[in-house]
Amino acid sequence: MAKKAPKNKPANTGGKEASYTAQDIMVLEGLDPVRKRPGMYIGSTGVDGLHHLIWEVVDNSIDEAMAGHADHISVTLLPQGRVRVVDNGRGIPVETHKQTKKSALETVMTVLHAGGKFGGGGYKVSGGLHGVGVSVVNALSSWLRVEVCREGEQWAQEYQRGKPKTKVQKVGKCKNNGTATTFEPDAEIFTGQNGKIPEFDWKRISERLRQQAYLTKGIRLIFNDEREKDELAHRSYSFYFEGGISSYVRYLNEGLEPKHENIFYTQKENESISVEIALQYVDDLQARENSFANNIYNPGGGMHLTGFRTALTRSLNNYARKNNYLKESEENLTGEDVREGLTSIISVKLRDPQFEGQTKDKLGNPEARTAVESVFGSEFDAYLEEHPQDARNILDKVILALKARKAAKAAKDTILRKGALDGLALPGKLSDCQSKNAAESELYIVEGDSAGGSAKQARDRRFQAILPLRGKILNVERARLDKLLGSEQVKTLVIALGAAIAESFDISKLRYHRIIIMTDADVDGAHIRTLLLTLFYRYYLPLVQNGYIYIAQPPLYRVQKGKEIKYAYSEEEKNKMTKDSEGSNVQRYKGLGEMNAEQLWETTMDPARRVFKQVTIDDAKEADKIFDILMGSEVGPRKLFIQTHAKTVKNLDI
Ligand code: 0RA
Repeated sequence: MAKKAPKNKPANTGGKEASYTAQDIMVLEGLDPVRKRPGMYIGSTGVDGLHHLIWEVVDNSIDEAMAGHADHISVTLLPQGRVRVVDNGRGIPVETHKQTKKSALETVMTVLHAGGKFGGGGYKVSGGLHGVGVSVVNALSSWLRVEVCREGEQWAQEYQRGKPKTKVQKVGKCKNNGTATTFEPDAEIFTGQNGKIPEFDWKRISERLRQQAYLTKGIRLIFNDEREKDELAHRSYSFYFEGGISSYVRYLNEGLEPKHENIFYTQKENESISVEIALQYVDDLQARENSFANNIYNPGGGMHLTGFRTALTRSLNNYARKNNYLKESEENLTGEDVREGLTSIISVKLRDPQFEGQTKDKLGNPEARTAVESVFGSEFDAYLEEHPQDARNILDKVILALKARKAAKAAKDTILRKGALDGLALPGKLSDCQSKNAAESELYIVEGDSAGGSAKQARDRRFQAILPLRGKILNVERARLDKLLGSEQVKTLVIALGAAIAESFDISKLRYHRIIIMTDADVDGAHIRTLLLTLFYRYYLPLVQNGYIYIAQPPLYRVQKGKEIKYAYSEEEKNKMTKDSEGSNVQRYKGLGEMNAEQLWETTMDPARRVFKQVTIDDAKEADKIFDILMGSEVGPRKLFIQTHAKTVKNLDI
């Protein structure tokens, strides 16, 4: 995804809030390049790029809120694919701009990078990744209207593909200041899979707005989905979190058992970098670390995360030594020990964020590391001193992690003793393929012995191998690696894959480059699939990253009309097939076992006809999350999840 330099470099105002005039806006170039190479500005012209348009407009309003001038932002999806974003900020200036002799508003909307100097003092935050400027949104919209309220007057201008259609004109009076932008993404630019413009995903938008609301304490973000004519189908969300990122931690820990009562929280400035951190340990093995720079999520972490990790390990070791949790002879807690079960949000705001790494998702500023290390180090030390009960619970947790790590290592050393897995014969359960060329070989992991039997008959044995699994394989969540390998089912799978596991994992030894999960379209099937995806996500991430994991899509119905047989993969498809042919015979497949070998081959295994879903990192991550709910120690949320999803779970979208 293309990322641009931050748009909002603050003007040098000697630390004072600047007063804005239209002249402050730096003028660069027109919008032609944006329509020529949209990907350069918004990453893609697919569904991701489409959503980028919203982020861009919203980010500008969030900047206004962060500068202390707005506290209310709403996003509304309208019919015709339109989006409306409204804030109660100062309103974009409308005065005439010296250089362009045009209204500042028009300049902002029609000139690339004209947003440049907006904001003045403060961090001008969102910037960075999405800060390509609202003119980019204008360029990529078939229609856009901006309305500004300033000093009692309402102004408006409309554009088509970035070109003004009207002057900036007074259109009425208003009480409060603010900016409203309504736009319609250009169908000439955005192409979905079927050549049609992709649709906005309300879930994605509401999750993003929720996240932004956590990161900007005290602002209210409202999301309305009003695309349908039918008002009953409208959705409306309002996000406001007084606790900011502490509320975020609480949200992420929903359904998990906290190890201590008080969520740690701090917000402090250091060398004009704002450092905000919240954390809480839960009874779990996973670390959940989310770092942000200027409200932009950094999946690759970076300097702020490094500073946090260093200070965390140091503080806990110091405290452990001082209070005799660790004896002199014992070794230190490692970073891994102190992060086990830790949910943390690290959010920094700084003037000139530099993003690095192949995907530009990593914060590179070294001063962010020092600032976080210093602020978090002293604040966390103080927290431990002031909350002895929380400190005790945390120390018990991390010391247990240390002990478990040492025990697991001892156990693993025995199991993974050089070549221990290589030496094992291929499991008897595996019906291997003839090919020894991994690039063309496929492994079908099939639920149940009977479906395994059909698959074995159906397959093309030259390149398709079958591994039947029985029932639930194992609770991966609560099991450490040694236990995991102790499970017969997992061991069988690990040996069949041929590439060992965890640190010994060697992808060059992998025996199949297509690993296909084939389970029934019911609750148990979804459960096993979630389990396998979680296993792959946690222990075989490179397989997911390389796109080696697939989910088979067996049909739900067989529809026969006379001699013609068709298969339907969804309820909708079946209804279509049977609509105008009254005399058809419909068979519902309750499980793979109900298909004979020929049917299984035709529908699900024949490379020429089958449909696979390739598992993405996001799919696997989502499975991992669902997994926590399904397997977590808390009964409440699990029950709720199963009740809420009991009807839909067969279509569980993972
Ligand atoms: C710079 C100066 C002023 C307003 C804004 C930026 C502004 C930009 C956006 C973008 C979306 N919503 C916005 N709200 C405000 C006005 C400065 C002044 O009135 O002195």
